Amino acid sequence: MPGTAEMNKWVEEMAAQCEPKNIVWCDGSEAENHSMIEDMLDSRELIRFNQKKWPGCYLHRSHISDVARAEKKTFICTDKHEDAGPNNNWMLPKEAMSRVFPLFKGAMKDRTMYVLPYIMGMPGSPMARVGLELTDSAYVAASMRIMTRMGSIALEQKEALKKGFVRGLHSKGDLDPERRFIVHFPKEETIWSIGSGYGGNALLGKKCFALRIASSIGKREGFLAEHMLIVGLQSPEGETTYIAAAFPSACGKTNLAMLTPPAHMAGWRVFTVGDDIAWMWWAEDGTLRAINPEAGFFGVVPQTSMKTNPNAMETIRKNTIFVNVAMTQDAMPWWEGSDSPPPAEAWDWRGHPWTPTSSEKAAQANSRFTTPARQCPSISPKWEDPQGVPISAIVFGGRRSQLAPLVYEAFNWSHGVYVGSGMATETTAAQSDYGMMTRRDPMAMLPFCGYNMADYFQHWLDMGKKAGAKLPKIFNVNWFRTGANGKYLWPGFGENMRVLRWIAERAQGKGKAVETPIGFVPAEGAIDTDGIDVTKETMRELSGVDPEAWLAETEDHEAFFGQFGKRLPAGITAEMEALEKRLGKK
Ligand code: OXD
Ligand code: MN
Repeated sequence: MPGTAEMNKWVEEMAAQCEPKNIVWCDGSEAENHSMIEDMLDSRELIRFNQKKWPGCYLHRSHISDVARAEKKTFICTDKHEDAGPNNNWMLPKEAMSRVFPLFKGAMKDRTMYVLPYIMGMPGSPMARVGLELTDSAYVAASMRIMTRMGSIALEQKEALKKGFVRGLHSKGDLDPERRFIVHFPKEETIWSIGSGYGGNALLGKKCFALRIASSIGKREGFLAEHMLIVGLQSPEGETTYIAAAFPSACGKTNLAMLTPPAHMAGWRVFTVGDDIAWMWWAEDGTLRAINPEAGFFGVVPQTSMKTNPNAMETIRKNTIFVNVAMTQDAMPWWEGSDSPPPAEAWDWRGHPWTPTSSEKAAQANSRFTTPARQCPSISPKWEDPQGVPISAIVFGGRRSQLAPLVYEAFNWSHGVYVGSGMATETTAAQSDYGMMTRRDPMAMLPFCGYNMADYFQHWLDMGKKAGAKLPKIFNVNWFRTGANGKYLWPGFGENMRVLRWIAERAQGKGKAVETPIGFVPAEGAIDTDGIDVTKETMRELSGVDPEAWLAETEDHEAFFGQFGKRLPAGITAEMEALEKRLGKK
């Protein structure tokens, strides 16, 4: 076997449990990928799209009960419940051993076990870490090859391998949701996933490793593993400011990561470094550096179009695996919100005949593209820099129809940590069984923090105390505030660049602002509104801070933080009390 002795031993042990018919170590080569794709076309695990129009693009259909991350079946396994925290489902490691591990017994009979060595991060980066995923899904193997640097290259990372490797065991099992488990062992840096073939549950480098396991390693080792996009904003003078931004799902993260500046801002450019995950650490020179540990984008397809995200559209034109989109009769992908009108006849995501009069959607609401980041026209020339990019601003955001201004800047790092910890977003009826509700999602990490979130807040506060650190400024944005008529006050999309520009200016000590109890909002005229239909009054409304409503918000914070009991850092309580005082609480 080509791996390290420790890898080979683990593969043997897992093979003894899973009993695969054969074991294939993947080298990541073009030839290997080609033959795997041919096999999947034969078995209908993949369907070929029109190769003239969509070269290298394929359709994969998942089981209809397996279309999203299974949060209820996702567990953190620690000896003590409080180490997983109230934010996670928890299981004792020995319970996982008796309840989950047996599900792998013989699970790969008649199947191939693919052994995938991969790197999260890029070769030669001080942050790079190696993972080894064992899977019985060829679709997972082909997707991991897009999403990570996969194959022999991972085995050549001598420095990274000194830190060991993250073990990931994946089997589709029988796809029964009752026997679906995604369990994480942060101490052992191990993941077991069974019963799902969906990306977020099965591509173990992504949410499981790069967020849940890495966040817990980050706590031990002093770095941050965050659910953040990274962009570089280049001014007409050629100066680039890097921003990392956390948003819960359905807030347009991929669109923001690939934003096209409006015509009005000629000379400005946005460079994409990452769209989902950032690992950040203090460099010797005191800057906060960030890498995107992934090599691809696993993005939501519906509503992606030349209007909402032309860079994504360009990116997914080739070498892309689509999951659960519709297929037209001439073998083209189609989805709701695409640039082409609905086809007269198509196959929907389940493979059933579909017409525009069908009551069901043609593409599944969470249908996805898996596409190489290097194909993105806006990809940053620095996206593979092993030393990452220097972050000048951290942005938090959510979907709030009321309350939160378009943008505000925290007073300092610890206030910014409080702002992030109080993040919330309104779900839409499409996302939640309960209809509209405000979901607290600190730093957009609620489903991804691999340990007690109270300790995570403390880790953030501690990161800000590093001697010599050049602390980035922290901001909060809200593109979704509505006026009395229920309509959005801000045009959004490319126009968000105007707000990013103010953020970049503030990060450089420029840009005019006014102090309010919640932080600094843009001074009148500080955000350029030339050429858009946003009046001075609207800008005032967008920057409005209602003390009563904010005091009600802090009560909500208090209720949410209450679940962490004594473990909640004093630094968070102090920030909340200071805010209440500024708001005039008696
Ligand atoms: C998510 C994703 O669920 O990126 O956040 O897929
Ligand atoms: Mn995500």
